[in-house]
Amino acid sequence: MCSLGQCVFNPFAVWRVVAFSASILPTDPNGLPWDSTPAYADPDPYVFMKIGSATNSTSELQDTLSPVWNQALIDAMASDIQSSLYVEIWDSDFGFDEQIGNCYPAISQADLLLGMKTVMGCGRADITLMFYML
Ligand SMILES: [Ca+2]
Ligand SMILES: [Ca+2]
Repeated sequence: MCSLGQCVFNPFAVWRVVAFSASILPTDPNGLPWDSTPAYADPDPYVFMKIGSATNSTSELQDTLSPVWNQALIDAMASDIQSSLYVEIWDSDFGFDEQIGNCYPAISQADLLLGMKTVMGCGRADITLMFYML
């Protein structure tokens, strides 16, 4: 927030964290397609997010390496987003889902103020998050 010409980042301000999109590698860590049926080989991805004790997940999209969820998942204080944001990306399967990646993204004040961060190499995916101050 800014006053008298000075801007101070407020670590207690609440921000909304949005799982926006991802770019997923075409194969799993063994070099195999995500799903065994050739016509549906691409993953059916969703995102699980955790900040402190708050958790939430996106809906799952079907057969895509470039999902766009654009789903708001968690509202949290800036300081908590910076210290404890955790992300998992999963391929929804019959039976056990298959993890595409998991990571603790490093989110800077500049990322929050920009409103967007693409996290490179969260496992087998790059994931783009968006941030809105409430
Ligand atoms: Ca699979
Ligand atoms: Ca599939």
